[in-house]
Amino acid sequence: MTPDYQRIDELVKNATEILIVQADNPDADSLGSALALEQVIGDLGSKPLLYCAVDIPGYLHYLPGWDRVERELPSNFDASIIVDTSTLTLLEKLVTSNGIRQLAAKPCVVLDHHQTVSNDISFASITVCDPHRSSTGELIYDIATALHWPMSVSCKQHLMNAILGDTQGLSNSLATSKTYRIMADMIDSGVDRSRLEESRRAFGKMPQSIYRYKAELIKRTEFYVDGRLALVSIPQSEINDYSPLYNPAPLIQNDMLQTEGVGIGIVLKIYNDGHVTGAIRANPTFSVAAELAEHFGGGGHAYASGFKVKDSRSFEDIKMECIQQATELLSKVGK
Ligand SMILES: [Mn+2]
Repeated sequence: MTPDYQRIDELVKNATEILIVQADNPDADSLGSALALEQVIGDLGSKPLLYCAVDIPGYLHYLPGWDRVERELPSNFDASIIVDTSTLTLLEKLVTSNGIRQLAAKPCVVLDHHQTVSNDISFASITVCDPHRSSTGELIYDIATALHWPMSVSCKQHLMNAILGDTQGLSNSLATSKTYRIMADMIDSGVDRSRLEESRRAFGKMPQSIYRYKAELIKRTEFYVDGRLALVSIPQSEINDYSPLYNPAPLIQNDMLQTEGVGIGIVLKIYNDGHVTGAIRANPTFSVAAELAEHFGGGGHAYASGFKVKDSRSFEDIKMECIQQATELLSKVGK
């Protein structure tokens, strides 16, 4: 066992109230990891508190317990665990509200699996960031097993949801033989994978208005780099109208990647305050998503990444730069 694991064990067992923090872009991995830790910490006799600065999106409401995640930072806690991010860039709301000082004043553990990190959480007491893990859920399973922490069936369900989220149902290259072994162990101990899949699908269903909006996004998709780049832009008015019902990026990106010749799909969102976000997804053999996001100060995995630009440039300039960078990166791969 690594000394870091032992230090995590001590830190968790010495704290009475432990805050579990997700970044400003919650997904099935961060939420599943947070909910699994909530159970473990409770079973170890401490009090877990769940926090995320943004609302948990509707498509994640199949994870029971999502509604225990608070948007307000609690005033009392003895230690914190940040899951699924190791960059302050994705904790912007905590940074701008100064809540980050409260975290920095107490012991803090960072558990993550993202490859490249800029703007790291330098005040963390312990950072375990293992890019060979499919997901933070897989990392937590390993830590909990090594430390003999109690893992109930519902804790393992959360971890399985986390793993299935980041590996897209074990279909992408983040899933290793180790991931499959962990999945098998969890199934052996009573987790019903097909039931998890059913509830995920049920919550992923879209209202009719979103179905029609999807057609609009498909019509508006622009293709560049000989059809290897698919790109669509979403203005603030549509974010207001549709985002509360369904996140436009996942609505369209799978179809982009299922279009012949397409290597990467990008959804750019344009906000009225001038900032622009980019969600990038890539097909196997076009593993440039992280690199492209890093160019804009963002990050992620080879096949899924994101960035946020907030400066004086116009949207058109940012979009052109995105296309130019993508052209350059795509010239090196996928031939
Ligand atoms: Mn993750």
